[in-house]
Amino acid sequence: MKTIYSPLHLGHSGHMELISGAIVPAFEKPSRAEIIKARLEKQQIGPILPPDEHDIAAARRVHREDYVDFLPTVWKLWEDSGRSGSAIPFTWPTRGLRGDVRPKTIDALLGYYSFDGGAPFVAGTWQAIKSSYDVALTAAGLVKAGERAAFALCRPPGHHAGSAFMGGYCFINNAAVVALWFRDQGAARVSILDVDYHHGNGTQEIFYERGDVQVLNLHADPMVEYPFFLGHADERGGGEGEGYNRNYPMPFGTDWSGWNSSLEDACGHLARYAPDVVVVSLGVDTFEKDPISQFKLRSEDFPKIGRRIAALGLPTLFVMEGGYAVEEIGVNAVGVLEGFLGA
Ligand code: Q9C
Ligand code: ZN
Repeated sequence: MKTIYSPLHLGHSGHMELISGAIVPAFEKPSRAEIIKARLEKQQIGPILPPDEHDIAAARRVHREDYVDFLPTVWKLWEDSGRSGSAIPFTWPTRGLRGDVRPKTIDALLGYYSFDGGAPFVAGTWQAIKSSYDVALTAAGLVKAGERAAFALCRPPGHHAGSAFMGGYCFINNAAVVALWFRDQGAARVSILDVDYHHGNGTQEIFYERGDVQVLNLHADPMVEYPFFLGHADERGGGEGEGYNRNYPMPFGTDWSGWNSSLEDACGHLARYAPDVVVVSLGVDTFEKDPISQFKLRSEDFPKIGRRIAALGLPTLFVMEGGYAVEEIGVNAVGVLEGFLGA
């Protein structure tokens, strides 16, 4: 299996994040992608190739025009306002405030275009976002050209980013971008299978009213876990999208047997939908030792995920999302690919 990877992700390194009432070093850090890359090399999964540069037009199919235009300007606006460090919002237009008026100053704009303070900008962030987008589209091109599967080693991740908001370490929703790119290239139906520990709220929001992209989300129950405000089982899609969004919220402590039941059910829906291509939002933060998560998957479980996805018998694009146990992130992420290839 070919992997697409860009070193430009290294320029994106948030200084810190706020968690449990404390400011701590960012969990979403450059070593994540480097360790996955090293494991791909060690296990000889296949060639690791650079991305081709893509026009930003494919992002505009997913994200609102003004949001796409805003992202490349953030760091300069932040510097021009006399600040350094990480550009992070601190206020949001929530209930009781005006969310329909676009403010002018950078601090307000960051709040206007986000749902939390978890997507920091530094000097290299836009280039990293763009490279992650290019990685996803280049890998999609391989699948479109006939490869059985490909791996987009995206960093930063994407599944929390919605049509006009960032958050949860995500800026451009890479999985959503490639899903619509496949549609534009002639695929009639695309399925997104999101196995990250956190609900892919951005992906759900983007496709909620569409019947041409099925979204299947396996994650920790939003009643008790981030992102808290979306991801319940009764969210099944609206309008033309009715029935094409499926959520599998699971309790803290879920291990392989519980998680696998959800995967089986999701794969049943996926197979009946009969998409032309599957996009896997591949998070490995379901791992028992993940520092910010509460599921109990073991390293030996990740190849089983790959095997089950391979059994669908469909062209498959793996898009990297979360996973913060950096020591094992390579073994676990590449384990999914090995399971897929070994099946
Ligand atoms: N106590 C991804 O995995 N912080 N994003 C949560 C939980 C944000 C995760 C704090 C987690 C974002 C792509
Ligand atoms: Zn996650």
